[in-house]
Amino acid sequence: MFKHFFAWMLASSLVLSVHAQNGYDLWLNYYPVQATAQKEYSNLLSSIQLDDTNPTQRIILREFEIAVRKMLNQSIVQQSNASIQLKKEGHSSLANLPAEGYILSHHYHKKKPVVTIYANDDAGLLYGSFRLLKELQTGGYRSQEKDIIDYPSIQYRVLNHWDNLDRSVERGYAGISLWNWHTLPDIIEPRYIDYARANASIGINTVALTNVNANALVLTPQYLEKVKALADALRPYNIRVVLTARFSAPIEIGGLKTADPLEPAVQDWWKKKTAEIYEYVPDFAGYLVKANSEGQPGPQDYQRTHADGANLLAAAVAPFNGIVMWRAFVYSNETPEDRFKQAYNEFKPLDGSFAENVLVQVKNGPIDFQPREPFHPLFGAMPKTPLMMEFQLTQEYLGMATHAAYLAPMYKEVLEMPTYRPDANATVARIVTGEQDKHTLSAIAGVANIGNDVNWTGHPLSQANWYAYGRLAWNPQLSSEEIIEEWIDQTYLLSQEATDILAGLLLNSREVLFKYMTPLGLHHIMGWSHHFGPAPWIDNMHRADWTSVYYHKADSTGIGFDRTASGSNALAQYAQEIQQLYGDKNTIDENFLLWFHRVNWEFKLKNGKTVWENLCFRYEEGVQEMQQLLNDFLSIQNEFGKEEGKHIEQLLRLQLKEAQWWRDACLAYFQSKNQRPWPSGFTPPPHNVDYYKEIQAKLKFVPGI
Ligand code: GCW
Repeated sequence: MFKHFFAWMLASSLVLSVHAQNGYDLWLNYYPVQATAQKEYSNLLSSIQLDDTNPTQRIILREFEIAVRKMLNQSIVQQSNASIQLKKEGHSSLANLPAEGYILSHHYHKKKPVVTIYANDDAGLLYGSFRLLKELQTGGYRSQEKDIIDYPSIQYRVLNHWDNLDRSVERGYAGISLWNWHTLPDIIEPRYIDYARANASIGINTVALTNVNANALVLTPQYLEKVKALADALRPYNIRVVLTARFSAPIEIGGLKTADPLEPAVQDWWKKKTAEIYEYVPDFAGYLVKANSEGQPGPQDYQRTHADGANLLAAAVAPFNGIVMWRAFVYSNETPEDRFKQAYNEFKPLDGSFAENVLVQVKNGPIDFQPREPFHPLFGAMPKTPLMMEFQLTQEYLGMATHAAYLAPMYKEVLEMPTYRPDANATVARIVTGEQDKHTLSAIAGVANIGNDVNWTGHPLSQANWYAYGRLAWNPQLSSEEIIEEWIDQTYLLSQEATDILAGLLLNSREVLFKYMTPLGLHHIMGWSHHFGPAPWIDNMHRADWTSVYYHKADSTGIGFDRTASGSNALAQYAQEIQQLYGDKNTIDENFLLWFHRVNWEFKLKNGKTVWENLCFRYEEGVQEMQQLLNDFLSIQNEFGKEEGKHIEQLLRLQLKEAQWWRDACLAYFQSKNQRPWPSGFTPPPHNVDYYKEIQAKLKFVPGI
């Protein structure tokens, strides 16, 4: 980007010594402006005109104050005819501007720059303000002749916190929960506010506070008071709160004998409970529900359908314009069917039977947040139901918080896929935005990677995933490249060269991880239950669908899950075009090979080498490329603060070590199955498979369970 706006050379010695970077400020660092831009910025940011009786506009004022102090070491005053103006009228495009959208209009008044931020609502003013501050920080600001007009493509842009009331975080690797339930409602920690600022700056407007593996207690008055305190703190940042509803709550906290959704007493209970919640939180967004999955209660406990369950809650929130986000992540070990197919089988027949304020929340892929999954076949298959996307930011299956993996390319890979239902235009993104099937309700969720670690995400580079998720939720068309540049520009003070190197490193990182963990489309071969580290040998757990062998099926003859017509035929859940794309083992994108095909070890891939040779060399490549990512970082490390640079270096070294572990353990295991010679020129793992099994067996106390 336009690095010349920053005094990076000057400031890297000056600022960083004062400003020891610990990552807490995320992408809201507001680094000092370079001397050449100082005058223009100084004029522009000298005064602001807004309505400070309005809570959101007060927040905007505060944000400008912080930014101006940090960027220019000056203050911004409130006055009329100011250089920054916030307005809800006076621009011809306002009439057609969607909710939360904004217009930035630049002009000169008496030779001084003026920017007017127009919007129809306070949310738009808030987002427009953050946009202007971003443009200023990243050097994108010009006294533009053309207005910038922007608005979100998706209505509910949600973070799902899998946070428990005891502050543990399921699949959380960045400390304990942000929410200090013990001291709420009395103490509003500054963190809550900084969290809200960060979300507002990227357009996240909805937060599910609690784990989908829900605890009914959060619906009791004692906790609702706490929820109210959080909702009140988040509201001015245009953030609404969602609670996870435990389906059996009427029994657990309501004293009823049943939670049957068709039982009038149950319906009545939810109506009253919901009305009570709205007394505490008048803009409560609604419920998020995981039902009849992994041991959670649900409507099927009463031989009712998911639609019956969702509609029960939908009726309760409808009078308040609330919504229900009902998850499609369902599968059962008792069902004698490929896990891949189960959610589709369950939900597709229900298309058209959900109430109009229900969204079905579908994970990006059919199994569970693997390093690479084909898109979920439900996308495109339920045109009468608004489907929302669920991505996972926290890296449950991607090395947790010790592996750098920039996930925008993974999100984009899925969003850009055409479902061919009915045609190539019908991408997953267009289904999620509602454009494809003309739904007015649209939503997207990201399972948060945030905890109370000082840098929020454990791995400093994982902040980029929070950032990227928010940006893509706002506009799925943005590219991974532009997002990472924006993020780097606001997060670090680097030269253009170092920015490019860091961007390149991050843009490659997920592909590298895929190679050293699950090349050729292997999946779900991580450690038992905690999902840390390699464990392709898991074969004896009480649920077949939680073992690794279920997914890779390696034996002496071959490897892979046949999901074509000769196997489980999961492929049939997709449109013809996708069936063709993935259906032929000779033409399939090899990154998906073992997702859909069982091949014998001698099967030749496009490079003329066997699948066994390819497996070996791809694992090896993953390690080599990881080494390269580390080297890239080492070449720019001196541009980071000392401690932060060291921290990232150590993490990348650890990642390299674990990449090697993945390579060696997986290949030792697969070789023990196929007994093939190691390809020539390949360095075999130093130990046999038992050694690696032993490492896994001794792993205790892995975080995030
Ligand atoms: O991947 C699995 C996780 C569970 C999680 C579940 C889900 C919250 O291992 O920890 O439960 O997905 O998405 O419901």
